[in-house]
Amino acid sequence: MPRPILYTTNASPPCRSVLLAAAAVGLELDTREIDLKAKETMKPEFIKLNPQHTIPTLVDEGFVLWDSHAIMGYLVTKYGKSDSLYPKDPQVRAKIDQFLHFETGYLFNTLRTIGRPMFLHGEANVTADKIELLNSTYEILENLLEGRKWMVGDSYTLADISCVSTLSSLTAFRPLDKYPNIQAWLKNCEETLPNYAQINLPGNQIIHQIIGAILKKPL
Ligand SMILES: N[C@@H](CCC(=O)N[C@@H](CS)C(=O)NCC(=O)O)C(=O)O
Repeated sequence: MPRPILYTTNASPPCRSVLLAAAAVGLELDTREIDLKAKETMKPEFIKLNPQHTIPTLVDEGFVLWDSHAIMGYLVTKYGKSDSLYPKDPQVRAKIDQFLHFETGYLFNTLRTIGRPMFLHGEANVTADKIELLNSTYEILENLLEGRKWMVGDSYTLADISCVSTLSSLTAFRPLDKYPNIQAWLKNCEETLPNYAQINLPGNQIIHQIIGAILKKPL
């Protein structure tokens, strides 16, 4: 059976999450590098594949799927030897879904809102409302992780895998000194998720270098 194709690039947190999920499932993907600077997602052939023009985008024997959260759930359901990353129990799965939506609505939204003007235009000025967004994202996550080793249940799931890549990039704006719960959870992820260093660190370093070169001091 041919390996599923993943259109991806290292610097993209949702792409890194899908690669972490594939590693946890023990699945090899056929990765195809996308150059975001060259606007390759805007090329007609890519838009034909994914009109939302985002990566990660998966093609599995002609079945096309985008959005990291949808892709990760699909990979676990189709290729997972167990459902431990995304259990079928309705309440456990619902809590994981809650965190997947938190990733979209808070973590990625915050990274995109503050980071986009930096990546596109080297914009160093961050307005008060954006600082407020960062404050509330960090505060909510700190509270969500109170007394918890993992986001849902007693072992890592897609919730942790989805949130860790974006959170580890958000720390380019502000380190975690004042957030002990997030700090401890990130350390657990670094130490436990299969192939974490190999998959998450190189792309994350690119994000940290770009943001670090623009910001004079942490937000
Ligand atoms: N919520 C989406 C976010 C995907 C996304 O916005 N990806 C960015 C890269 S990090 C992208 O493809 N940007 C190019 C574009 O929008 O044209 C997911 O989890 O997959």
